[in-house]
Amino acid sequence: MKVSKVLLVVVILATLAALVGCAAPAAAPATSNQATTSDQAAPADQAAPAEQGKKTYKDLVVGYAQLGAESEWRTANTASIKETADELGVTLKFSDAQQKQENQIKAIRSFIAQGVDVIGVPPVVETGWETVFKEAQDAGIPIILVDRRADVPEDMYVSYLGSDFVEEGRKAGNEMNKLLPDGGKIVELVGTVGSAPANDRFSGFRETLNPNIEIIDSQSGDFTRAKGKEVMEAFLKKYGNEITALYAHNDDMALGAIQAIEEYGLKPGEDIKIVSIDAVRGAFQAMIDGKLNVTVECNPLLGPQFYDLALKVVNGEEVPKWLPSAESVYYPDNAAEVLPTRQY
Ligand code: GYE
Repeated sequence: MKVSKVLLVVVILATLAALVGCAAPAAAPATSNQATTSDQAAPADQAAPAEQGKKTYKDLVVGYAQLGAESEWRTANTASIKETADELGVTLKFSDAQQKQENQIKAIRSFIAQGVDVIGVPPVVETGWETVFKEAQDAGIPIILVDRRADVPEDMYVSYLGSDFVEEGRKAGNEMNKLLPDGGKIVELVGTVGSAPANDRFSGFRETLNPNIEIIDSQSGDFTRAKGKEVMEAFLKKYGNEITALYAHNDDMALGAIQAIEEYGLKPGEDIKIVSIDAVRGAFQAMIDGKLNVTVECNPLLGPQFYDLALKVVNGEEVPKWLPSAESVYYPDNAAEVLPTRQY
C-alpha cells in the first residue's frame, strides 16, 4: 500500500510536472506576445534618445497663410500669431491674403516650396481647398486649420483649432429673443459669403430664434465696417422704422451699422436693438455708449494653442481633431468694468 501511495504521489507529481511542461509552450505565445509588445514599445524604450531628437519651438518653421485684415478680430488674431512666435522663438513665415482665396493658395504653395514644418491656415471660405491641401500632404507637410474650417475630408488636415460658430449663432438668437420678447422685424448682416463663421452663425441663430421674430432681410457685409455701414444704409432706405433689431455676424459690421443708423436719425441700441459677435474692445465702447446691446465672444488669441499643436504634430504626438475655444457673452451693464481687462 505504501508503495502504491508513493507511486500515486509520483504519478501526481509527474502529471503536475507534465502539466507545467505543457503550460510552458502555452505560455510561450504569451511571452512572444510580450516580446511583440516590447518590440512595439521599442521606440518608447528608446524614448530617451528620441526625446533628445524631438523638435523644440526654436527648431520649428511655420507658414501662416493669414486670410486678411478685415476686422478688429483679425488684427488681434494676427498679433497673437506673430507675438507668440517671437516669444517662443518659432520661425514664422507670414502672409496676408487680403480676403482672397487665390492668395491664400499661393501662400500655401510657397510655404510648401520652402519646406516649412507645418502650415497654419484660416480658410477664407469653406470650399475649394482639396487640391492645395493634397499638395501639402504629398510634400509631407501637415496642415492645421486655425479659426475657420474647410470643407475637406478629415484626413487632409491634422487638427482644427477654433470656435464653435454654430453655438455663437445660437447664443445670439437667445439674446435676440430676450431683447424682443414681443417679437419684431430684424435685419441681418452676414459675414463673408461661404465662410465657416458666416454659414454657422446664420444657421445657429435660426435654431434658437423665436418664431415671433421675423428676419425681413439678410445681406453680406463681408465682415468689414465699411460694408456693414453700406448695407445697413440700404436696409434703412428700404425698411426705415419697420426695423426693430439688427443681428450682425461680427462687431465691425455692427459698428459700421451703428453709424448708418445714427446718420439716418435713429438711436442704435434703443430704436434698433443690436446683437453682434466677437467681443472686441470697440464693441465694449459701443455698449458703454448705449449703442450696442449684446456681444457674443469669439476668441482670436489663438497663437499659444496653435504653436503648441504645431510642435506636437511635428513630434508625432497625438492631437485632437478639433480644439474648441471657450467663450462668453457680454452686456452693457458691466462693459465699463470689463473693458480694461480685454486684450483685444
Ligand atoms: O468673427 C470676424 C472676422 O473667422 C471668427 O472673421 C473669424 C471671423 C470674426 O473677420 O470678425
